[in-house]
Amino acid sequence: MAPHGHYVDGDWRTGQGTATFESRSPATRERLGEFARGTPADVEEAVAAAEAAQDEWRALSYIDRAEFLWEIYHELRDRHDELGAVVSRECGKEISEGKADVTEAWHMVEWAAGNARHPHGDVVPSEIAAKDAYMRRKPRGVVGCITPWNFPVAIPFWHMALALVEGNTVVWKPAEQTPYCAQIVAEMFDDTGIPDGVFNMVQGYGDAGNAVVENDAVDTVLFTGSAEVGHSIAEKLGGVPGRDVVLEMGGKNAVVVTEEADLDIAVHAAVMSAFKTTGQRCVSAERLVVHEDVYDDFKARFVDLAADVAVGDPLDERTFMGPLADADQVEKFREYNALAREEGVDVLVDRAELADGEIPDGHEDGFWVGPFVYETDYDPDLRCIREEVFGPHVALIPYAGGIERAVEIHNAVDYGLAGAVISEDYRQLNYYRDHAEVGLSYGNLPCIGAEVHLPFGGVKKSGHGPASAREAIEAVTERTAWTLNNATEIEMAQGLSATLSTDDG
Ligand code: UN1
Repeated sequence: MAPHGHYVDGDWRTGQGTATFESRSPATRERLGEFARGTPADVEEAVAAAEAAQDEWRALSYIDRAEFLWEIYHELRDRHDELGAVVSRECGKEISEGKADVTEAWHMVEWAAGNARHPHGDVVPSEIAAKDAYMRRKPRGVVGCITPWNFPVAIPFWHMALALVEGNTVVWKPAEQTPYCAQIVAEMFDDTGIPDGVFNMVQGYGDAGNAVVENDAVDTVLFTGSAEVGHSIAEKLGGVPGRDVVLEMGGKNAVVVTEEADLDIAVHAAVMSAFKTTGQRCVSAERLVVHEDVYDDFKARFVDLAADVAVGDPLDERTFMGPLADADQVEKFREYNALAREEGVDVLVDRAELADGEIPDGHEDGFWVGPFVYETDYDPDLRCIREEVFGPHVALIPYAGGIERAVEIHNAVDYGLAGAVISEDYRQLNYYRDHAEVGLSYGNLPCIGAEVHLPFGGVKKSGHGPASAREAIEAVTERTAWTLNNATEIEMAQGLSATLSTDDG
């Protein structure tokens, strides 16, 4: 079978390059498909198509543009089970997560397409009674979307649904680990009959992503992925006139458990935060900062669960953790586990190499790992508690003193994406809410699982600009001011004289 191609200007194309790449399930290494590997020249064609389609697309009403997205909304819902399984097979998340990814995608489409019927500006008072002033929004133009593998359907729609409804055209470079999901999303766009060039997708690796970033005709780049790539994009585009960028990157997120915590909630929230998606959410927690009074109890219960948590076939509903996404993730996870040992931590659970009996039959070639849990006294110099691993690698860190001390430890990392506090004391909750340096904070909940209509994004090294929902409108539109004079004479604001005086009076 010929490899799947790119979707450019309303056509499926194999592109200018000859190289192809494969998608293989991280659980079985079964081959899911073969894909053309996009080149910078393919990206250039896609950007040219997106530019050419701009005038026609922006001339449509918001509501007409949203109609194309509503078709996708229905298709995502109708194919929920099927697509959820595709997500699970391709990126290895267990099936409830695969399905939640698809649900999150249609929620984002619903939000963006529904928003087409909501007001898009403000009427602003003027100093001059006869003037009408409006704040309006215009599309930025071409939006480049670079998306990760861990939410292969949801995050593309975080970026693209809003960008399109707001009147931009799109060039999308999906993650190289999940091209099969991208192919299906592109087929959905094709089926809607969206005008040629409005939506374009080029499969491939970092060189293709980089071509999106470096193309001056791309007005906004929306990127979700690693901090390393995100910061290199920021370096290239920071301060370049006319080019905007939103970066949503990783974290070294923490759950704080105070001496006032309900330990049932604390343990439950910690396990979810650390091990859902096998620790591969940008919001996953790799640090548990626990008050000394409840530490021993918490530790015993958390360790018991970490030792037993069900690792297995992502398509089996009893599975809690699927495999890691690829060989690089496994290597990074193992390297950080070794680093933690070198840094002198006490290892409490080490399931990094699963026993043969723990790996389901027929899955021997998958990227299997289990939880790696350790404890350490707090030391700000330890790299293992500061650097993001993106796997089920988690530190238990006891603290003494008040919530202020817990939050100080919580904040002592370069990142600031998500975090949680577990406490029955409202003063402690409020202190955490007000002082935690994160974009998303939770009380008595895991630090994962944000809903799409909330702002999503981090502070410090975790992010730049608003990645989702209402706030992301800022990144894909220009706010403009329009002022109309209704009088027959010109009168200026600020008391500025409008009198035209001439030398002869
Ligand atoms: C990510 O971790 O990369 O809040 C995104 C959540 C999801 C999105 C996570 N809604 O866990």
